[in-house]
Amino acid sequence: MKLTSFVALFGAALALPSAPLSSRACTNPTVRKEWRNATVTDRLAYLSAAVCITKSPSRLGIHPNATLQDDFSFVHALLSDSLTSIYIHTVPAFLPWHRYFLRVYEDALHACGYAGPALYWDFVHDSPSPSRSPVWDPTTGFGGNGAGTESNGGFAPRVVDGPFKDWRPLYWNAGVNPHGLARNWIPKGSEGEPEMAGGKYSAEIMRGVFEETTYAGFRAKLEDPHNHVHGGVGGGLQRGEGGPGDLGANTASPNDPIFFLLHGEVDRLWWLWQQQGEGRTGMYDGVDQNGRAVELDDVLPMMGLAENGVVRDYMDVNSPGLCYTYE
Ligand SMILES: [Cu+2]
Repeated sequence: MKLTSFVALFGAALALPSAPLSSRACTNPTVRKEWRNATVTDRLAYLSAAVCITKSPSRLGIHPNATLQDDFSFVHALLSDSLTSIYIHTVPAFLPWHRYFLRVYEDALHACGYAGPALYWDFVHDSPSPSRSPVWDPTTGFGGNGAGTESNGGFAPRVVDGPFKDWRPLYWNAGVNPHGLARNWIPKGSEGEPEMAGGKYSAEIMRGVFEETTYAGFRAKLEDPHNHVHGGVGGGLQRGEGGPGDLGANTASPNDPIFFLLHGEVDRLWWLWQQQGEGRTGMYDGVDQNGRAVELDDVLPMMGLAENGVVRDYMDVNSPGLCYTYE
């Protein structure tokens, strides 16, 4: 890992002919850290900025009660509900779109006073026992499983501890449906799994994902374990008792701020894969939902949350607009 990081950093620095020789070159990348490797001070500052986003004014101005956090959910839902004919899942754009989305969220964290790097949750590491992950800590994490006893609008029980216990997301999918932040961890033994479907995103599963040598193959295989983290934490529609939680069968899944740590890990896995073969940083192939071959010039729509992006600007974490690496 150390060696590949070294190669990634210096390999990119040497690839000057394809990089603009501008003063904006990425010379001092931010190092993104795993949640438990960040200092407690950074974790607490991250959480208070994440709470601040749930209280910040909406940029979209679509609903009078919406906050900036609701905007993130609404944009994600719009691009997931066939409402726009634009897709960000099950297609090649999955990885660059979410990479850009994470950057927009990171900027919002900084605007809310957080000075540290974006953080991620190594759910592969925690897959044998996900409920014991420090990300659920009520003080230095995102709080635990839903445990509210009152009805929560037909959704899973409300989260009752941690910094988001009073957070009430506005949207469910792209519709207005206010509720308490809901989680419904898949229990141990269900579907023959460890808890939270951990067996579906284990190190062994991930080895299979990394055997893929084409972008299209890697993206397609990586999306499945990612889906199981969503479902494992949020609970699926069919998971019975208590109904679904925000991170599960809900296209407004950014309602649960852990979304951004989950996708930090997805982004890190893509970054790792990109370093494991020649030319992979520029590798972008496959077809979109209409069967059209994708291109690096394809647009990444942000629907007013931020400017639209272009795929080629989000391929390489060393590009000037991104300029980060992972520890
Ligand atoms: Cu998504």
